[in-house]
Order: sequence, then structure tokens, then C-alpha cells
Amino acid sequence: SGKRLRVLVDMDGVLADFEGGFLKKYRAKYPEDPFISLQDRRGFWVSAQYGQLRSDLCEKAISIWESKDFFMELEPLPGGLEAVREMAQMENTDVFICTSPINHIQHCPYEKYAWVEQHLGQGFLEQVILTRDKTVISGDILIDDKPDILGVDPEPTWEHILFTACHNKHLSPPQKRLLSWADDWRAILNSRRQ
Ligand code: BVP
Repeated sequence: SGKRLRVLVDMDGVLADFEGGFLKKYRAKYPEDPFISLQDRRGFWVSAQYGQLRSDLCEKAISIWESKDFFMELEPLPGGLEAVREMAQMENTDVFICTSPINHIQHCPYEKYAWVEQHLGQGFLEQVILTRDKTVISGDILIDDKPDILGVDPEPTWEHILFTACHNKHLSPPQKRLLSWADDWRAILNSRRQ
């Protein structure tokens, strides 16, 4: 027994295929412009790497995820929905989806809720946390593909588990990794139970 385990699960790059969805729509909208294959992605910020490739490509990249239906139409990453459904059914376990919306507010916040409703059901809307600062959210575990999760709290309560993504796979991070949802996420949860 013991206390309940609270798991925070990121959305983009962990449950929803942000990188794949971005590349597909970028290439469709800008077929004459260069692009970065997923294999060549480095660094969390897509916009920064496109801006380095050619300065005008930064704002072209941003135009993709600021467009209507971008977040809604992201494909689920393999095994992610099944994993969070299973976590939600586990004894003494609370799972929340913890995600940072973009600052262009017209579509993204709504579409993130709509995506969760479509893929996990209306009841799961209770589990959604939209925040630009994940350090102020308390939890035991945060599963997230961003290597550096910073905010106003220098000592967040959660242990950050780095979810492997195209942009972070070459790093040697200080965190434990979850290689994919086929990796042993149950063991990581159990390691944090008292
Ligand atoms: O909503 C996503 C997309 C956006 O940042 C958010 C990351 O949220 P978390 O995964 O940390 O919850 N985003 C924005 C940019 C550039 C903005 Br300028 C980017 O390059 N990549 C990216 O993911």
C-alpha cells in the first residue's frame, strides 16, 4: 500500500506526433523550400533549427503549428493512448496529461482538449493540465521529451523521465529515459511507489 502515485504525461512528442505532423504539413505548404528530416532533427525547438537552415524558415515553421487543425490532426504515437488508459485503471495511480500550449491562443488550447476528448473520451478531460510552467505542478513522475524543463520552482516535486524523440536521441541526459511506450514504463512507475 502507501500513498497514491501521480504521473504527469506530456502530450506533444509523447502522446501526439508533433514532429511527424509538423513535417508533413510543412512539406505540403512549402514544397519548394528545404526541410529537416526527422533523422536530422537536433534540439527541442523546431523553429530554431529551421531558422538556422535559412532565416525565413523560422516563421514558416511557426505558421504550421499556428494553423487551425494542426494540433487536432496530430496522430497518436504508438502505444501512448493504451499506456495512459492502463495507468488510469491502475490502483493507487492518478494520471494527468500535462502540456504547454503555444502562445498563439486561437486554436491550440481548444484543440488540445478536443484531441484528448476524441482519443481518450470526455471523462479524460478531467485529467488535462495546460500550463506554461510544469515546475509548479506537483507529481511523482513527469514523462516528457523536452530535455530541460525549467520554471519558477527550482526543485519540482516530480522526477523527469525523458521520453525519447528524434530531437533528443543523441543526447546523454541526466534523466532516466523511456525509449518508447514499448519500453518498461510500468517498472518506472513502480520504482517511484513507496
Ligand atoms: O505546444 C508545443 C509546441 C510548441 O511548444 C509546445 C511544447 O509543449 P510541451 O511539449 O513542452 O508541453 N513548440 C513551439 C516551438 C516554437 C515556438 Br517559436 C517549437 O519549435 N516546438 C514546439 O514544440
